Amino acid sequence: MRNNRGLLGRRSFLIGLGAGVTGLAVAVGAHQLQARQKKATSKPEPTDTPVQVRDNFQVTGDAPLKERAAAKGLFFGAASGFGQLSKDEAFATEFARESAVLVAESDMKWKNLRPDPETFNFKRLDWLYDFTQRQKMLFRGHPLIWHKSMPEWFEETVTEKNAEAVLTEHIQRVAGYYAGKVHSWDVVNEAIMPSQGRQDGLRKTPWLKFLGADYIDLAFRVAAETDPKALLVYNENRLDYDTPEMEQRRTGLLKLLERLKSKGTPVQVLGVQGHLFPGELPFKPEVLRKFLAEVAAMGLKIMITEMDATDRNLPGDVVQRDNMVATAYEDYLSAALDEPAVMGVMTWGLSDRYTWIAGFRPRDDGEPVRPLPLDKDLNRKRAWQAIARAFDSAPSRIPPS
Ligand code: 9MR
Repeated sequence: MRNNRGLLGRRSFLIGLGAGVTGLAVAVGAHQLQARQKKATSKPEPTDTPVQVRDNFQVTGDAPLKERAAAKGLFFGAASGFGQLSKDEAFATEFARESAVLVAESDMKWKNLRPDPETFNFKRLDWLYDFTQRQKMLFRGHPLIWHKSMPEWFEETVTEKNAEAVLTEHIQRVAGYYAGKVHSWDVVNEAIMPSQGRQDGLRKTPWLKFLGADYIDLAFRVAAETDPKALLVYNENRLDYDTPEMEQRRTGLLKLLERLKSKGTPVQVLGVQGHLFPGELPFKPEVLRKFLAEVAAMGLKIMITEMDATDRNLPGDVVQRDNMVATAYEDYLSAALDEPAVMGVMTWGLSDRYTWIAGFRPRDDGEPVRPLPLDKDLNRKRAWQAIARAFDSAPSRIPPS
């Protein structure tokens, strides 16, 4: 543990329920927290790991996240979309101030891009791409092949007979349209689901049904031929915590990556989504470190692609909640950025003003969710400070000159 990141120099405390003040030490396991809050709708796995929640996330200076990351040879970026950036100038300004990379959160999904089998509607994406050029940012494509956000016509028209042609055409049209202009593509997204019981751990999707396990190889090969300049990413979720389910997912994913590498499939990067669940799931830095090291040992680079922190099981008190969210960000990134193969970090949204969590994982008490680095008024939160501190104390990737 590096000294400047150790617990000694900070005030730290265990989760203090009902305490609006800092510095109060009350040991509460995450499961007790859940029990007290009686979350009937969500069923988090219980954990006895006490969480060391910190209340001091002091940072030096006010440089934006992208500069702090760049100072270490890393990058910081975030996901957003046409609807947000084109209509909300204040948000767009903050977005460009903090982020060096823009990921299309939804506009590149089949459902939004392809209203019918013949039409590719690049208008919104073109706007986003132009935004990145005006703001001197990088543009990142997400996702080429996924089982979700598919248009209705897909089910009606795609069959075993034409699936290969449809997959190939999609990648050629989309990656071809932006070839040479994109930092990286999420070529295949969320293709594993070992709990479904297949030997190879793959998720049962139409692509798998029609094309077999090799649909993943095919997608990467077509992407590599179509846009040889971009980094090709396999992006996956639920890899982060010390639970049996996630251990099974990490094992399944390593198996898949080994298979892809052994066949010469041109996958270059693993995207670890990093959706965090403070107060719900047990985080063990050594588990994440070991997993990332195993991925790196295969010769793959790593990006943290979709960070945010679900706060549905955290106290209503905003200071306590923000401390817990910030602690989760810093604990996670401190471990992840120690792995030299990690190239950069992206959050899934930048401000609590726009976050999928508000719709998908709302709080039972109806309070607005606070999962991201900026609050809904675009002010920097403790989560922002946590990310800033993680970059500031990350080992540099810049070779000494
Ligand atoms: O944040 C995205 C939300 O706006 C979309 O409606 C949803 C369905 O397409 O997808 C969300 O983003 C997901 C991402 O594409 C893949 N990993 C999980 C993300 C959160 O669900």
